[in-house]
Amino acid sequence: MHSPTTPEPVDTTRAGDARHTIATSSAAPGAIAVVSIHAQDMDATLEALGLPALRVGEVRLADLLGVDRGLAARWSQDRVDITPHGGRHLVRRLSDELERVGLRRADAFDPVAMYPEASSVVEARMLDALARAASPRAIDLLLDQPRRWSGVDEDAPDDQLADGAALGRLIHPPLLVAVGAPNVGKSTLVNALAGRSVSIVADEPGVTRDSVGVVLELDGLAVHYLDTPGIADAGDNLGRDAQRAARGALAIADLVLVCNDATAPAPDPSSLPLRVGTPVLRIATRADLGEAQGGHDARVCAVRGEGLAELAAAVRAALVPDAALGDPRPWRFWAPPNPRP
Ligand SMILES: Nc1nc2c(ncn2[C@@H]2O[C@H](COP(=O)(O)OP(=O)(O)OP(=O)(O)O)[C@@H](O)[C@H]2O)c(=O)[nH]1
Ligand SMILES: [Mg+2]
Repeated sequence: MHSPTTPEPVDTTRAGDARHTIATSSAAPGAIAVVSIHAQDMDATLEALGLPALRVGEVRLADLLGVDRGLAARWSQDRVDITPHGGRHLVRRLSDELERVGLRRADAFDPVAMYPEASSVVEARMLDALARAASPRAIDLLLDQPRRWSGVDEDAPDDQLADGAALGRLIHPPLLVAVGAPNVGKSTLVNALAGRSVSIVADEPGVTRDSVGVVLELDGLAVHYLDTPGIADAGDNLGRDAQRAARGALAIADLVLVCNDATAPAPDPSSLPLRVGTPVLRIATRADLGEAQGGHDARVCAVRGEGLAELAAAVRAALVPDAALGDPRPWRFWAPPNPRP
């Protein structure tokens, strides 16, 4: 246990409507929980919480209000996720501490009071989910839910419903982490997928020094995408904090892209610190530089924009399979997202 800090209550006139939500399920806690902080004036809020100043896209290891240590990732101007260990008591302590310093917990919500125009509870929940859903692919599915639930018991067992763990990713963006040796084109790839320069690129190894996070839409699915510093085989001179942060992100990733040059044999992900069952796609980069060795799951040439649509489709299918999207049964879309075991 490290020394607790006691941040002063946040000045809400500066921090605006600062609040927090617990993004992982408390019914089935995993090893890591995700707590989201929402604030108009995020810089002031981070300072008041004793968290490091984060630019949009920045990820750091941080002391979490003296309660724990974990990652802090700024996904947008007004949202930062922090990832304490997932024990129920610890998450409760962190949530209480956030309340104490003025960030009310905002996920207790009565959909019927919020949407009095709705003609049923499911429809009220649907309107709320539509307002929060991150992915375009969620829209038609959500609009169809009141029809699908009519005559179905709300407490129907999971095996009679569509795959909520997969479909829930349409509402709460999953975490995708891209790793690989230095200088294979990882940052060029994220820039090509984003259609803009989010990560620095240069023709020398070790260019990316800290993980860079960005929200991307891939084949209609919004994801949190993390471009990490290259992992060298030997003599890795990366900062220890940058390495720890990248490893921390790998341990909670929903999908990992392991990248290497198309001319090399497909990489072996078995030595990566992933939790059991994490899906991996092996990506062949810089496919224009020579004959492919084969064995990869997807090939891209980011500088020419080749293979990007196929990669996006493969990512979407790995996270939200066609079978889940095409399942005609109801989806318990109001359930909290799956814990990260
Ligand atoms: N020919 C070719 N060059 C590429 C391609 N993608 C990236 N490159 C070049 O490869 C070099 C390294 O690219 P980066 O994107 O910085 O590689 P990285 O994997 O992020 O490197 P680190 O951050 O050091 O780990 C740069 O000179 C890029 O222009 C590609 O598809 N084809
Ligand atoms: Mg890079």
